[in-house]
Amino acid sequence: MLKVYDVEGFPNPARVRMALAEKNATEAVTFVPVDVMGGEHRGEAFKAKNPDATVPCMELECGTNVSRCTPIIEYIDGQFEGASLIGDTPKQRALTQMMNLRAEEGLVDAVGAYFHHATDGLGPELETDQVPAWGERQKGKATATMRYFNDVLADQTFVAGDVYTMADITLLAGLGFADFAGVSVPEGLNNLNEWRERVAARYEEN
Ligand SMILES: N[C@@H](CCC(=O)N[C@@H](CS)C(=O)NCC(=O)O)C(=O)O
Repeated sequence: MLKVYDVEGFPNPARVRMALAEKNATEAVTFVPVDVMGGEHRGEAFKAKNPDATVPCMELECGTNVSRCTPIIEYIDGQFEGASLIGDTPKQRALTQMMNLRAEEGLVDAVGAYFHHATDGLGPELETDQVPAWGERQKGKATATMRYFNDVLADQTFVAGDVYTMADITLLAGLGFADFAGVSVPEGLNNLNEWRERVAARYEEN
């Protein structure tokens, strides 16, 4: 069985969990909890699977490990039935990758940098190399990214066009991370807020 090493509720693991939910494949995976707060991900046993020392990490049935959300979601997309999360045509794939990168770098990673560098982050045991000014700068990048996607969503239903893709998943996870880290959505971003309410409903329990 496929394994996903992660922490439930953390923002990057949430991206993979949403992709699995889209493909009705959550039951096809065993989730293996990693004690990130205790530093397990930085130990040699975990780094042998994922030298990035991050979650999520997916272990395939053959024992190969895949880390980073985008390649993991690419794998999920190809492995399971259901509407594509990465695009069916070259144009859709290119736009999905482009928007996914904008959401990842501009929001998930920027909020992460703010969280890890300009707040207590994961606590003093783990946050041993903070550069607070850089973290603050990244908060501004996150806010600018929210404004950018608000403009994008004025003209289209989803982040990469008229179908739901992994770029929507990345943006949704990034907004969740922003809430957690205390990076507010600026007033008046109605397109972004309306989109968020609409896509978040896909993951609400009935
Ligand atoms: N870009 C990576 C980001 C992974 C990441 O940063 N995960 C966080 C949890 S949301 C983590 O493992 N943090 C551990 C740490 O900061 O030490 C991906 O796509 O998987």
